[in-house]
Amino acid sequence: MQNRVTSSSSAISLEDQYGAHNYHPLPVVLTRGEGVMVWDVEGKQYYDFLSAYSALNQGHCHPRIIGALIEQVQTLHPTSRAFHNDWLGEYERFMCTLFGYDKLLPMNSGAEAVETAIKLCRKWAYEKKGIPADAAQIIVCENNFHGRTISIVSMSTDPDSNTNFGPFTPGFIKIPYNDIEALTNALQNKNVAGFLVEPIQGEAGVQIPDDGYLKAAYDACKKANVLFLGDEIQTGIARTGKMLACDHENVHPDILILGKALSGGVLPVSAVLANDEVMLCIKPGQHGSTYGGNPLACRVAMAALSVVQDENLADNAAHLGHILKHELQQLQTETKLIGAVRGRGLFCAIDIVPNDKVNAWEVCMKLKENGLLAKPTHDHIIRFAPPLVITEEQIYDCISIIRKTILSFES
Ligand code: IF1
Repeated sequence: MQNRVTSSSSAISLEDQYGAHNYHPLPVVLTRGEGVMVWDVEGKQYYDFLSAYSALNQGHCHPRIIGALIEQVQTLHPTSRAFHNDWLGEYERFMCTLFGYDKLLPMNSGAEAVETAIKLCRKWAYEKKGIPADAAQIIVCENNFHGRTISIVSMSTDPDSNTNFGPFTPGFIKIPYNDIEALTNALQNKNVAGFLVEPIQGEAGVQIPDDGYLKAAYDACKKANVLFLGDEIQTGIARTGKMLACDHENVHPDILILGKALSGGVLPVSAVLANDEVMLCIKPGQHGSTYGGNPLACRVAMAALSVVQDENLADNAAHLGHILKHELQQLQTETKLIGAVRGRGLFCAIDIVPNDKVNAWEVCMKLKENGLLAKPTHDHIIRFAPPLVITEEQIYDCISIIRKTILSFES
């Protein structure tokens, strides 16, 4: 193997020369992670306040998850679904029991799971609801983020996500988020098959809908015989203080979409759950993937979810998220820089007020200098989403870093 990188700058220049430029990362090169901490190539330690976009709810290198991975990877690798393996059925039972569904369809990336949910919804629409062939419509919300495939960016309203990637997949109706009247109106269309929604819009900047929105949306869909598709890829797995963000309103999606922290960030694992009336519309040979349901994914996912349950990560997220939000709201009263604070559980964000002195990127660069890693979204929003294993002592340490950083721009 050619010589390993020995400095952050050399690692960055290697990426710049040989890698696609499809990201603009913060200039930090990580080499190790443990719990809520990460270290760069020069040995500097940081709090991870992004958690790989909520894939690492259980923290970096959790021993139980890594233990399951190592044990399985030395035993049996992906077999493909041409044959059975001795973990898939147990994993499917574990998940269906935990989340309350008849069946699970295993996939790998979040986008694959969203695409699977769209295919399931359409198939149900034609074969059970009786919508005319190729006429099914799925309602989505403006400012959504569901992944980066062509069909998914076909429903996006973000120019960065879809400019010059056309022609787009038809069959999506876009309505404003958090607007029941707009949804009710769109549901008048008899060809609507489903409503795909993030319980909290993550990429849009942790946009939390009004209390009751999800329940009212679910009820409106039921009344119109339309499936409610919950994209919990980022909000799920205890991130918002309950196992699912939909649990805050006791909404049980007809199709539940999971990913990211389903595997604790160890390898790509995603899942679609639904009851038989929907799930059995897909017959053998009509959908799948090479790695979907492989024994490594099954073992890792069961370990990752067992950690969430055994370590009460949802309660921890609720408790520490309350502290984080309260302290950010207090900080907001001490500075003109913070325009808004939003959060549910350990899924928080602040808006940096546009000004001629400092922007969100520069705030994140200063946070990095002070030992905390966070990333802006949509230029002026900074998301704060640490691993849910963070302690109260650590959250107060992070709050002091955020406070020191923000107030350093006051002078
Ligand atoms: C990137 C964003 C977050 C998601 C929801 C599906 C997916 C995602 C609600 C697709 C993925 C990731 C993708 C990653 C950065 C990150 C992200 F900024 F892109 F939007 F978290 F907010 N549904 N989100 O959040 O899952 O296929 O990636 O496994 O593409 O830059 P995936």
